[in-house]
Amino acid sequence: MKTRFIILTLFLPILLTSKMALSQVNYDESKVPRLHLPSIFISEKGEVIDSKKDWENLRRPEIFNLFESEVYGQIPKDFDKVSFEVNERDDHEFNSIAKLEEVDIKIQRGEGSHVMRLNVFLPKEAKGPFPIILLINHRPAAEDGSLAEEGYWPVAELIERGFATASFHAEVVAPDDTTRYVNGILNNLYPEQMEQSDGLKALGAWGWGAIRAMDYFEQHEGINAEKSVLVGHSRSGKAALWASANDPRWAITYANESGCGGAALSKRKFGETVEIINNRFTHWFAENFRKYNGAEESLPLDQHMLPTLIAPRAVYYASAKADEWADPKGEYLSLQIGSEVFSRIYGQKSPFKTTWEELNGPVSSKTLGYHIREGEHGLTWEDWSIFLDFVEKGF
Ligand code: GTR
Repeated sequence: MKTRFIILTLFLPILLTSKMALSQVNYDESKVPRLHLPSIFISEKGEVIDSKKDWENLRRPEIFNLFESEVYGQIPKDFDKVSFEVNERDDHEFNSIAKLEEVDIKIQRGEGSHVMRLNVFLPKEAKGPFPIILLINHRPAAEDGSLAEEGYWPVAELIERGFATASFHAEVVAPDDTTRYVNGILNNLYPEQMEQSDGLKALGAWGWGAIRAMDYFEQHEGINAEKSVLVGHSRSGKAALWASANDPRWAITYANESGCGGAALSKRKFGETVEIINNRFTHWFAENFRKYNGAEESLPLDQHMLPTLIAPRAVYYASAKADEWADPKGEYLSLQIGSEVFSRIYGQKSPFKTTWEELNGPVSSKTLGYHIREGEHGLTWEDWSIFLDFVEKGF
């Protein structure tokens, strides 16, 4: 009886807050607060930013610092040594069309070291160097041991279209778990980050993994790292965006249904909110992000500023109609508004002329694109096929 009482008093507040937060989830457009988005083009000192020089030297660093300190936390750049141990295998399901390289990327920093596994498939038929598509994968491997379910990572189709493609599992850098997430690069390489309110967390760690994969691609003769594509779905989409904001080597970044803390505008409070995501996934974002639980209006930034950190490199978003939790309209709006840096600063054409309500099919230019498809949350073959048309147009 006594233990039950203690357990109840311990867990009741958590149960109540998560229940309360969930019951407040808004899916009604008429209840979305009037948007007051911080301006992309006014610096913290109030200067109007209209040149490439002021954008790159002044405003972009300001926005980057805000995301780093208030949302995602740092992705540490320093280490002493990176090395690659490559094991070529021919006992895999795509052996007739692709070579598989199992790569152990070893990173050393001071006394610490960490190894992450990356799987790379290269077309057998043609001669490289091949453009490369990297997928950050947070999903468990399929039960039959195959590397990923069909559609989610369509290795055969990618190879047949002339791409090399690679993937690593989130688990190999930071387990996707509220307590175990430290059992990866945090414990092994960057323990001091755990004490900082803007320290590295799991999303940043997965981004760091993508950056290390790029280190491998860059020195690989069979890979054309200048034609590189970083892809992430949902939580991995959030990580992909932050990775690309940190590492300018990615030519194209694709966030599929990345929702709250990814593509979607937080201040709309539609579907998943900052409070819900921070309470449920305490290991994803910097500690500082919690200041905005239930207080999105006080955020000094919003997600429309995230693609501006990637400009002028290409950015692509996709949503699914039934995935209201991820706020499809908020995902489109943020890229539409963020695209102003691509057009005003870099002179690129924005393809986002219509409102979200008026969209009737994928829209894209050479460097910006968006589609929304029927159906539920997921990375499907349909998503890939629309996206690949965009990639081929860009390359
Ligand atoms: C959900 C989470 C989302 C999204 C999704 C996913 O539970 O609330 O932010 O990231 O998981 O990764 O599939």
